[in-house]
Amino acid sequence: MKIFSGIQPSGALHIGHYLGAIQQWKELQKNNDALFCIVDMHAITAPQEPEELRKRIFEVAGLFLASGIDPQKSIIFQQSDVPAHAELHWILNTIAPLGELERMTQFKDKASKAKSLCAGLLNYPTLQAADILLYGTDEVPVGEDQAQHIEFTRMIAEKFNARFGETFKLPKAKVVKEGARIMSLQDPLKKMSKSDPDPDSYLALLDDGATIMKKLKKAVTDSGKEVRYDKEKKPAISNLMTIYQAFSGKSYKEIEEAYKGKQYSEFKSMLAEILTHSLMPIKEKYTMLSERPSEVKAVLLEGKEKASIIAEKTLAKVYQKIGFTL
Ligand code: AQP
Repeated sequence: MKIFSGIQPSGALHIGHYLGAIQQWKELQKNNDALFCIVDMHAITAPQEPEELRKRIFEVAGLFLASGIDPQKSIIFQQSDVPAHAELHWILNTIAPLGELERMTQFKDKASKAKSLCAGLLNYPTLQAADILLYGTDEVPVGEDQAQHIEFTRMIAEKFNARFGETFKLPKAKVVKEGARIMSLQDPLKKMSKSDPDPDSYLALLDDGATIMKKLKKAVTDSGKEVRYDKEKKPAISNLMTIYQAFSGKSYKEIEEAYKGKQYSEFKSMLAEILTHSLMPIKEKYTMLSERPSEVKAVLLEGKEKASIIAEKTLAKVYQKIGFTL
């Protein structure tokens, strides 16, 4: 099967990215043709400082490698390195219904918070459709929040195919069951997000033990003091239990048993320990790679070459179908 997925270099990668995306990428790369992309063109739909963006692109690539994405098995590349993404995006923009774009939850959410809006934010799902369709993708492993964009991609592909003849494969979203939506530590009704201005709201993959402990201590909890999984009545503790369960392998029942009669603070301290221990190998590998930046750059260069071959083939087919090729 062909797999495509990506992450924006728009802030520090956090445990939501690990549980909602990277963890399943590691499994999927074993038996599939997988492409994992650093979607820098998506990232600039929100203002980015050039130097900070450069640093983040490197960091995301390094974290992909440090978390176990293997360049021998997967193609790892930077979106702006393959111009076919921008070219197909333009073509898809000419068939994407404006009303559908305006209805996208992520657009409405980001638009309600942004001081000023750029057209790129509205067109974000069309660029995402181009990313996915260029590679004949069967499945897109994503967190729950992205499922709507994959539906949009299918709709665009169907529209194109209906008008110009069978061209694009229709992709499907592959959403993990647990960890598909990790919530903010400061507001359990909001998704954990790397562009959240409050760094206490997320646990970054590169946070050290003391920072993890500090953030968890500050994490909001629900009324009462029972460690019990109940998403409706106890959204904050349930979110922390999801993280606990994902990194410890323990079931919710086992966690509830272990903390019966105990305080939230004991649960949080153990969670901090589990996280520090689980993230340590990623941090160590990342530190090693950041001392050898040429290795990371070589992976991206190889990825660019491999991805370009596939993308350009698809784009040539599209140009032929729509009448650009003489
Ligand atoms: N909180 C989350 N829980 C589970 N999965 C998540 N993902 C992101 N946040 C969570 C998944 O990670 C992949 C890449 O996301 P992205 O960087 O392209 O953009 P995003 O979803 O918009 O992530 P952020 O952190 O909220 O970024 P900003 O703040 O820059 O917009 C996707 O598969 C996503 O589902």
